[in-house]
Amino acid sequence: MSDAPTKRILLAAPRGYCAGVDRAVVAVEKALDHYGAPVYVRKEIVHNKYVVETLTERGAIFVNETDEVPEGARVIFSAHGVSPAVHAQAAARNLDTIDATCPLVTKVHKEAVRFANDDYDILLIGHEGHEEVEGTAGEAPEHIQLVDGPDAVDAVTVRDPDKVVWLSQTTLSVDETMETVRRLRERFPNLADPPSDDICYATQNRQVAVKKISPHADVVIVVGSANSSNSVRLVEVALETGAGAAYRVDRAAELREEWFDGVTTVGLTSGASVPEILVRDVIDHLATLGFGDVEEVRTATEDLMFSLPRELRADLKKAGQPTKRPRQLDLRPV
Ligand code: 0K2
Ligand code: SF4
Repeated sequence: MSDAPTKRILLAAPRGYCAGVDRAVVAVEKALDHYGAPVYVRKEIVHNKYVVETLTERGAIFVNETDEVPEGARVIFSAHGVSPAVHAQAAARNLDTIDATCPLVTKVHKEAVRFANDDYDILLIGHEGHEEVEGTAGEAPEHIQLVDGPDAVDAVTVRDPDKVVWLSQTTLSVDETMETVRRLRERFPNLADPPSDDICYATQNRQVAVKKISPHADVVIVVGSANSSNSVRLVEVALETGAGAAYRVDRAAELREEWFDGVTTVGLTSGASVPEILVRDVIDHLATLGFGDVEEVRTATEDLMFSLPRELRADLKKAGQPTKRPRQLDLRPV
Protein backbone atom coordinates (compact mmCIF):
# COMPACT_ATOMS: atom_id res chain seq x y z
CA MET A 1 0.00 0.00 0.00
CA SER A 2 1.25 3.49 -0.84
CA ASP A 3 1.87 5.97 2.00
CA ALA A 4 1.46 8.92 -0.33
CA PRO A 5 -0.86 11.51 1.23
CA THR A 6 -4.27 11.85 -0.41
CA LYS A 7 -4.27 14.57 -2.97
CA ARG A 8 -7.38 16.63 -2.34
CA ILE A 9 -9.28 19.74 -3.29
CA LEU A 10 -10.78 22.03 -0.64
CA LEU A 11 -13.65 23.72 -2.42
CA ALA A 12 -14.73 27.01 -0.90
CA ALA A 13 -18.41 27.78 -0.41
CA PRO A 14 -19.92 30.23 -1.01
CA ARG A 15 -18.22 30.87 -4.34
CA GLY A 16 -19.36 31.92 -7.80
CA TYR A 17 -22.49 33.78 -8.80
CA CYS A 18 -23.95 36.32 -6.41
CA ALA A 19 -27.52 37.56 -6.57
CA GLY A 20 -26.62 40.69 -8.54
CA VAL A 21 -24.72 38.78 -11.21
CA ASP A 22 -27.41 36.15 -11.55
CA ARG A 23 -30.00 38.90 -12.04
CA ALA A 24 -27.90 40.78 -14.61
CA VAL A 25 -27.01 37.71 -16.69
CA VAL A 26 -30.57 36.39 -16.63
CA ALA A 27 -31.76 39.86 -17.67
CA VAL A 28 -29.65 39.71 -20.84
CA GLU A 29 -30.78 36.14 -21.56
CA LYS A 30 -34.44 37.02 -21.07
CA ALA A 31 -34.08 40.19 -23.14
CA LEU A 32 -32.61 38.13 -26.00
CA ASP A 33 -35.45 35.61 -25.73
CA HIS A 34 -38.15 38.24 -25.47
CA TYR A 35 -37.09 41.03 -27.83
CA GLY A 36 -34.83 38.96 -30.09
CA ALA A 37 -31.23 39.71 -31.10
CA PRO A 38 -29.47 42.02 -31.16
CA VAL A 39 -29.65 43.42 -27.66
CA TYR A 40 -27.01 46.03 -26.83
CA VAL A 41 -25.20 45.96 -23.51
CA ARG A 42 -23.14 48.90 -22.24
CA LYS A 43 -19.82 47.47 -20.95
CA GLU A 44 -19.42 43.84 -19.93
CA ILE A 45 -22.63 42.83 -18.17
CA VAL A 46 -20.35 41.25 -15.55
CA HIS A 47 -16.57 40.98 -15.63
CA ASN A 48 -16.30 37.45 -16.94
CA LYS A 49 -14.92 36.46 -20.33
CA TYR A 50 -16.94 33.26 -20.65
CA VAL A 51 -20.21 35.02 -19.80
CA VAL A 52 -19.52 37.78 -22.31
CA GLU A 53 -18.50 35.31 -25.04
CA THR A 54 -21.53 33.11 -24.44
CA LEU A 55 -23.97 36.03 -24.53
CA THR A 56 -22.24 37.42 -27.63
CA GLU A 57 -22.85 34.09 -29.38
CA ARG A 58 -26.52 34.43 -28.46
CA GLY A 59 -26.79 37.88 -30.02
CA ALA A 60 -25.78 40.39 -27.36
CA ILE A 61 -23.64 43.27 -28.65
CA PHE A 62 -21.31 44.72 -26.04
CA VAL A 63 -20.42 48.39 -26.50
CA ASN A 64 -18.32 50.81 -24.52
CA GLU A 65 -20.64 53.78 -24.63
CA THR A 66 -24.24 54.52 -25.51
CA ASP A 67 -23.19 56.50 -28.61
CA GLU A 68 -22.34 53.13 -30.21
CA VAL A 69 -25.97 52.02 -29.85
CA PRO A 70 -28.27 52.88 -32.78
CA GLU A 71 -30.82 55.64 -32.00
CA GLY A 72 -33.97 54.21 -30.46
CA ALA A 73 -32.50 50.73 -29.83
CA ARG A 74 -32.54 48.83 -26.55
CA VAL A 75 -29.53 48.86 -24.22
CA ILE A 76 -28.85 47.09 -20.96
CA PHE A 77 -26.68 48.73 -18.28
CA SER A 78 -24.25 46.39 -16.55
CA ALA A 79 -24.37 45.13 -12.95
CA HIS A 80 -21.66 47.62 -11.96
CA GLY A 81 -23.95 50.64 -12.38
CA VAL A 82 -23.85 53.87 -14.36
CA SER A 83 -23.71 57.56 -13.53
CA PRO A 84 -26.66 59.91 -14.09
CA ALA A 85 -24.72 61.29 -17.09
CA VAL A 86 -24.97 57.90 -18.81
CA HIS A 87 -28.72 57.78 -18.18
CA ALA A 88 -28.95 61.25 -19.72
CA GLN A 89 -26.90 60.23 -22.79
CA ALA A 90 -29.16 57.23 -23.31
CA ALA A 91 -32.27 59.38 -23.00
CA ALA A 92 -30.84 61.87 -25.51
CA ARG A 93 -30.46 59.03 -28.03
CA ASN A 94 -33.97 57.84 -27.29
CA LEU A 95 -32.69 54.44 -26.14
CA ASP A 96 -34.88 51.90 -24.39
CA THR A 97 -32.89 51.13 -21.27
CA ILE A 98 -32.89 48.13 -18.99
CA ASP A 99 -30.91 48.88 -15.86
CA ALA A 100 -29.22 45.74 -14.53
CA THR A 101 -27.28 47.65 -11.88
CA CYS A 102 -27.09 45.46 -8.80
CA PRO A 103 -29.46 46.78 -6.12
CA LEU A 104 -26.54 46.73 -3.67
CA VAL A 105 -24.60 49.09 -5.95
CA THR A 106 -27.68 51.31 -6.26
CA LYS A 107 -27.77 51.43 -2.46
CA VAL A 108 -24.27 52.99 -2.46
CA HIS A 109 -25.36 55.48 -5.16
CA LYS A 110 -28.22 56.55 -2.91
CA GLU A 111 -25.90 56.96 0.06
CA ALA A 112 -23.65 59.17 -2.09
CA VAL A 113 -26.57 61.36 -3.13
CA ARG A 114 -27.78 61.67 0.44
CA PHE A 115 -24.39 62.69 1.87
CA ALA A 116 -23.80 65.07 -1.04
CA ASN A 117 -27.15 66.73 -0.35
CA ASP A 118 -26.03 67.15 3.27
CA ASP A 119 -22.86 68.80 1.88
CA TYR A 120 -20.39 66.18 3.12
CA ASP A 121 -17.02 65.53 1.53
CA ILE A 122 -17.33 61.89 0.44
CA LEU A 123 -14.21 59.72 0.39
CA LEU A 124 -15.01 56.86 -1.95
CA ILE A 125 -12.63 53.95 -1.37
CA GLY A 126 -12.23 52.06 -4.62
CA HIS A 127 -10.07 51.29 -7.60
CA GLU A 128 -9.36 54.05 -10.07
CA GLY A 129 -10.94 53.40 -13.45
CA HIS A 130 -13.31 50.66 -12.25
CA GLU A 131 -16.78 51.05 -13.78
CA GLU A 132 -18.57 50.84 -10.45
CA VAL A 133 -16.51 53.67 -9.01
CA GLU A 134 -17.11 55.80 -12.11
CA GLY A 135 -20.86 55.27 -11.75
CA THR A 136 -20.95 56.04 -8.03
CA ALA A 137 -18.64 59.07 -8.29
CA GLY A 138 -20.80 60.38 -11.11
CA GLU A 139 -23.73 60.77 -8.69
CA ALA A 140 -22.02 63.72 -7.00
CA PRO A 141 -18.71 64.54 -8.68
CA GLU A 142 -18.38 67.82 -6.78
CA HIS A 143 -18.49 66.05 -3.42
CA ILE A 144 -16.73 62.74 -4.08
CA GLN A 145 -13.04 61.99 -4.23
CA LEU A 146 -11.55 58.58 -4.83
CA VAL A 147 -9.24 56.98 -2.28
CA ASP A 148 -7.49 54.09 -3.98
CA GLY A 149 -6.23 52.16 -0.96
CA PRO A 150 -4.26 52.93 2.24
CA ASP A 151 -1.36 54.60 0.45
CA ALA A 152 -3.66 57.19 -1.10
CA VAL A 153 -4.81 58.50 2.29
CA ASP A 154 -2.04 61.04 2.83
CA ALA A 155 -2.97 62.93 -0.34
CA VAL A 156 -6.61 63.46 0.70
CA THR A 157 -7.69 67.03 1.39
CA VAL A 158 -11.16 68.01 2.59
CA ARG A 159 -13.05 71.27 3.13
CA ASP A 160 -14.18 70.55 6.70
CA PRO A 161 -12.57 67.62 8.60
CA ASP A 162 -15.70 67.36 10.74
CA LYS A 163 -17.97 66.75 7.78
CA VAL A 164 -16.43 63.79 6.02
CA VAL A 165 -17.83 60.33 5.29
CA TRP A 166 -16.33 57.27 3.64
CA LEU A 167 -18.15 55.00 1.22
CA SER A 168 -16.73 52.18 -0.87
CA GLN A 169 -16.86 50.03 -3.96
CA THR A 170 -18.77 46.80 -3.24
CA THR A 171 -16.06 44.38 -4.32
CA LEU A 172 -12.97 45.36 -2.31
CA SER A 173 -10.80 43.46 0.14
CA VAL A 174 -12.49 43.88 3.53
CA ASP A 175 -9.18 43.91 5.41
CA GLU A 176 -7.49 46.40 3.11
CA THR A 177 -10.52 48.67 3.21
CA MET A 178 -10.53 48.60 7.01
CA GLU A 179 -6.86 49.62 6.91
CA THR A 180 -7.71 52.51 4.58
CA VAL A 181 -10.48 53.58 6.94
CA ARG A 182 -8.14 53.32 9.94
CA ARG A 183 -5.66 55.64 8.26
CA LEU A 184 -8.40 58.03 7.16
CA ARG A 185 -9.69 58.19 10.71
CA GLU A 186 -6.20 58.97 12.01
CA ARG A 187 -6.36 62.05 9.82
CA PHE A 188 -10.08 62.81 10.30
CA PRO A 189 -11.18 61.52 13.74
CA ASN A 190 -14.79 62.54 13.10
CA LEU A 191 -14.99 60.57 9.86
CA ALA A 192 -18.53 59.19 9.47
CA ASP A 193 -19.19 55.57 8.48
CA PRO A 194 -21.61 54.44 5.76
CA PRO A 195 -25.06 53.64 7.16
CA SER A 196 -24.48 49.93 6.33
CA ASP A 197 -21.69 47.83 4.78
CA ASP A 198 -20.90 48.92 1.23
CA ILE A 199 -18.72 45.87 0.58
CA CYS A 200 -21.52 43.48 -0.22
CA TYR A 201 -22.47 40.19 1.41
CA ALA A 202 -21.16 38.16 -1.56
CA THR A 203 -17.74 39.78 -1.58
CA GLN A 204 -17.46 39.32 2.17
CA ASN A 205 -18.66 35.71 2.15
CA ARG A 206 -16.24 34.67 -0.61
CA GLN A 207 -13.33 36.22 1.28
CA VAL A 208 -14.30 34.52 4.54
CA ALA A 209 -14.54 31.16 2.74
CA VAL A 210 -11.17 31.49 1.03
CA LYS A 211 -9.59 32.52 4.34
CA LYS A 212 -10.83 29.27 5.85
CA ILE A 213 -9.20 27.05 3.21
CA SER A 214 -6.01 29.02 2.52
CA PRO A 215 -4.03 27.99 5.61
CA HIS A 216 -4.50 24.34 4.57
CA ALA A 217 -3.78 24.79 0.86
CA ASP A 218 -0.40 24.42 -0.85
CA VAL A 219 -1.91 26.32 -3.73
CA VAL A 220 -5.21 28.16 -4.19
CA ILE A 221 -6.84 28.46 -7.60
CA VAL A 222 -9.31 31.30 -8.09
CA VAL A 223 -11.50 31.07 -11.16
CA GLY A 224 -12.32 34.54 -12.47
CA SER A 225 -11.37 37.10 -15.10
CA ALA A 226 -8.48 39.55 -14.82
CA ASN A 227 -10.79 42.60 -14.75
CA SER A 228 -13.00 41.13 -12.03
CA SER A 229 -12.15 43.09 -8.90
CA ASN A 230 -13.69 40.64 -6.47
CA SER A 231 -11.94 37.66 -8.12
CA VAL A 232 -8.53 39.34 -8.04
CA ARG A 233 -9.11 40.21 -4.36
CA LEU A 234 -9.62 36.50 -3.62
CA VAL A 235 -6.10 35.75 -4.89
CA GLU A 236 -4.68 38.47 -2.62
CA VAL A 237 -6.70 37.30 0.37
CA ALA A 238 -5.56 33.69 -0.19
CA LEU A 239 -1.91 34.77 -0.23
CA GLU A 240 -2.36 36.95 2.86
CA THR A 241 -3.98 34.16 4.85
CA GLY A 242 -1.58 31.31 4.37
CA ALA A 243 -1.89 29.78 0.91
CA GLY A 244 1.47 28.49 -0.34
CA ALA A 245 0.70 30.08 -3.70
CA ALA A 246 -2.39 31.42 -5.44
CA TYR A 247 -3.29 31.81 -9.09
CA ARG A 248 -6.24 33.22 -11.00
CA VAL A 249 -7.43 31.46 -14.13
CA ASP A 250 -10.27 32.20 -16.51
CA ARG A 251 -10.67 28.54 -17.33
CA ALA A 252 -9.24 25.07 -16.77
CA ALA A 253 -7.04 25.23 -19.87
CA GLU A 254 -4.95 27.94 -18.16
CA LEU A 255 -3.90 25.65 -15.28
CA ARG A 256 -0.17 24.86 -15.45
CA GLU A 257 1.01 21.45 -14.43
CA GLU A 258 4.07 22.82 -12.59
CA TRP A 259 1.81 24.69 -10.13
CA PHE A 260 0.87 21.30 -8.69
CA ASP A 261 4.35 19.73 -8.38
CA GLY A 262 4.63 18.32 -4.85
CA VAL A 263 1.21 19.69 -3.93
CA THR A 264 -1.12 17.71 -1.69
CA THR A 265 -3.97 20.17 -1.10
CA VAL A 266 -5.42 22.53 -3.67
CA GLY A 267 -7.85 25.23 -2.52
CA LEU A 268 -10.43 26.22 -5.10
CA THR A 269 -12.86 29.10 -5.31
CA SER A 270 -14.40 31.48 -7.84
CA GLY A 271 -15.42 35.11 -8.07
CA ALA A 272 -18.97 36.44 -7.96
CA SER A 273 -19.18 36.69 -11.77
CA VAL A 274 -18.08 33.11 -12.48
CA PRO A 275 -20.47 30.40 -13.71
CA GLU A 276 -20.15 27.14 -11.82
CA ILE A 277 -19.44 25.21 -15.01
CA LEU A 278 -15.96 26.78 -15.11
CA VAL A 279 -15.25 25.50 -11.60
CA ARG A 280 -16.47 22.04 -12.61
CA ASP A 281 -14.02 22.08 -15.51
CA VAL A 282 -11.18 22.91 -13.13
CA ILE A 283 -12.24 20.06 -10.81
CA ASP A 284 -12.27 17.67 -13.77
CA HIS A 285 -8.84 18.87 -14.90
CA LEU A 286 -7.39 18.52 -11.40
CA ALA A 287 -8.77 14.97 -11.24
CA THR A 288 -6.52 14.09 -14.19
CA LEU A 289 -3.58 15.28 -12.04
CA GLY A 290 -4.60 12.98 -9.19
CA PHE A 291 -6.74 15.37 -7.15
CA GLY A 292 -9.80 13.15 -7.06
CA ASP A 293 -10.92 13.89 -3.53
CA VAL A 294 -13.14 16.99 -3.26
CA GLU A 295 -14.18 18.39 0.10
CA GLU A 296 -16.47 21.40 0.25
CA VAL A 297 -15.74 23.86 3.07
CA ARG A 298 -18.75 26.03 3.68
CA THR A 299 -18.66 29.15 5.82
CA ALA A 300 -22.08 30.61 4.95
CA THR A 301 -25.29 29.84 3.08
CA GLU A 302 -26.72 32.37 0.67
CA ASP A 303 -30.35 32.61 -0.32
CA LEU A 304 -30.64 36.19 -1.52
CA MET A 305 -32.22 36.60 -4.93
CA PHE A 306 -33.18 39.81 -6.73
CA SER A 307 -36.13 40.28 -9.03
CA LEU A 308 -35.39 41.16 -12.66
CA PRO A 309 -34.91 44.81 -13.68
CA ARG A 310 -38.18 46.75 -13.51
CA GLU A 311 -38.36 47.65 -17.24
CA LEU A 312 -37.88 44.02 -18.31
CA ARG A 313 -40.34 42.70 -15.74
CA ALA A 314 -43.00 45.11 -17.02
CA ASP A 315 -42.53 43.99 -20.65
CA LEU A 316 -42.53 40.30 -19.73
CA LYS A 317 -45.66 40.76 -17.66
CA LYS A 318 -47.45 42.56 -20.51
CA ALA A 319 -46.61 39.63 -22.79
CA GLY A 320 -47.83 37.08 -20.24
CA GLN A 321 -44.29 35.73 -19.79
CA PRO A 322 -43.01 34.51 -16.40
CA THR A 323 -41.01 37.10 -14.48
CA LYS A 324 -39.88 34.68 -11.80
CA ARG A 325 -37.19 32.06 -12.23
CA PRO A 326 -36.25 28.94 -10.33
CA ARG A 327 -33.92 29.47 -7.42
CA GLN A 328 -30.55 28.09 -8.44
CA LEU A 329 -28.01 30.10 -6.49
CA ASP A 330 -25.66 28.33 -4.14
CA LEU A 331 -27.40 24.98 -4.45
CA ARG A 332 -24.62 22.99 -5.96
CA PRO A 333 -23.98 19.55 -4.57
CA VAL A 334 -20.43 18.50 -5.39
O1 0K2 B 1 -15.69 42.43 -9.03
P1 0K2 B 1 -16.10 43.39 -10.07
O2 0K2 B 1 -16.74 44.62 -9.48
O3 0K2 B 1 -14.98 43.79 -10.99
O4 0K2 B 1 -17.23 42.78 -10.98
P2 0K2 B 1 -17.63 41.33 -11.43
O5 0K2 B 1 -16.48 40.42 -11.54
O6 0K2 B 1 -18.47 41.52 -12.63
O7 0K2 B 1 -18.52 40.78 -10.24
C1 0K2 B 1 -19.81 41.20 -10.04
C2 0K2 B 1 -19.86 42.44 -9.28
C3 0K2 B 1 -20.71 43.45 -9.96
C4 0K2 B 1 -21.03 44.61 -9.12
O8 0K2 B 1 -20.74 44.75 -7.96
FE1 SF4 C 1 -24.21 42.94 -6.22
FE2 SF4 C 1 -22.27 42.21 -4.58
FE3 SF4 C 1 -22.79 40.79 -6.68
FE4 SF4 C 1 -21.70 43.17 -6.98
S1 SF4 C 1 -20.76 41.38 -6.02
S2 SF4 C 1 -23.35 42.30 -8.18
S3 SF4 C 1 -22.70 44.27 -5.29
S4 SF4 C 1 -24.19 41.12 -4.95
